[in-house]
Amino acid sequence: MKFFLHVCTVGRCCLAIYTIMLSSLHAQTSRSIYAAGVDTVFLFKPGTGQNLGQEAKYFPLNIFGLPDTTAREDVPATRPEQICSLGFGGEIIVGFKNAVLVDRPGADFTIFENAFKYLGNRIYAEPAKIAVSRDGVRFVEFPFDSVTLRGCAGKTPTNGNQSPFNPALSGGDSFDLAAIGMDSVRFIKITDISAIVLNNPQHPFWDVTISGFDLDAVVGLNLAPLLLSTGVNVQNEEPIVDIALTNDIIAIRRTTNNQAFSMRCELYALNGTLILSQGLSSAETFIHTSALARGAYFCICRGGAYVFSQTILLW
Ligand SMILES: [Ca+2]
Ligand SMILES: [Ca+2]
Repeated sequence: MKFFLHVCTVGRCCLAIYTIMLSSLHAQTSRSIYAAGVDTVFLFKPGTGQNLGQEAKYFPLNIFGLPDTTAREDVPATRPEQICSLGFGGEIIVGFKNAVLVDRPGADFTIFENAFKYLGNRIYAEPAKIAVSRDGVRFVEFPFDSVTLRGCAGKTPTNGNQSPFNPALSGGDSFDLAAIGMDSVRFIKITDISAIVLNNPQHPFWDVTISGFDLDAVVGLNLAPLLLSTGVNVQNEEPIVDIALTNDIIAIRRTTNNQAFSMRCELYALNGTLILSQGLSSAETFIHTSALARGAYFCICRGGAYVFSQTILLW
């Protein structure tokens, strides 16, 4: 079910707004902000100890999409189909294939672990520190308090029967980009720090069984799509290419097996200037965009009688 939700969310970006009129692209350069769980793992460095849910048959689907709907304040998610343990000192960098997380009033993303209440009002917490980045290289960390765990993820239980898009009800730990002066990011880094608690029996959250942060889900509350619109013009009802944006690379995959015609990709600035033209000789072609100015571009792929266009936002 989680996978289904994930696919639908991504599909909405890519598939929802086909048009046969290339001239209509200009009218479609803005789309509304939406919310979704992460769909991409950029890096995973497991820590030591607990490794639940790290196997390929569970990971990374177990951290994509939305949090475990069976989780409650006093009932943690524990199944490997739903969570991945980072281990002591483990680190993971996640994000969104075709979207950028932007700052809007209030919380911008929520991280769901499997913290839970026990022994009355005590919280079983296995905290992580959180950092974010625009480029995947320079990260800005959210400040946190190692005693109260304020500013950490992994300290607030999940209310799986509430909307994960409403941080006032969902539980989990929410983060506001404005708190660290960021207007947009593409990378969220989660680093286990639960040894801080385990190694100090005087710590208010100390428990001898603490074994590291268990990631359930990361939900972006304010996502701006990077693929703004598509156009397809043809005698062919299927799109002839599939375009994805990841970390300054445009990946263009030919979706047809018909190799009878050659294809080219052209990238245009909004004023119509041709920025680059590249053959699509192989099944998948990568165009590096780090040297290009940030902004919107038209990516047009032509082959035979087919034309496929996509507006792309380089952030
Ligand atoms: Ca946990
Ligand atoms: Ca915000």
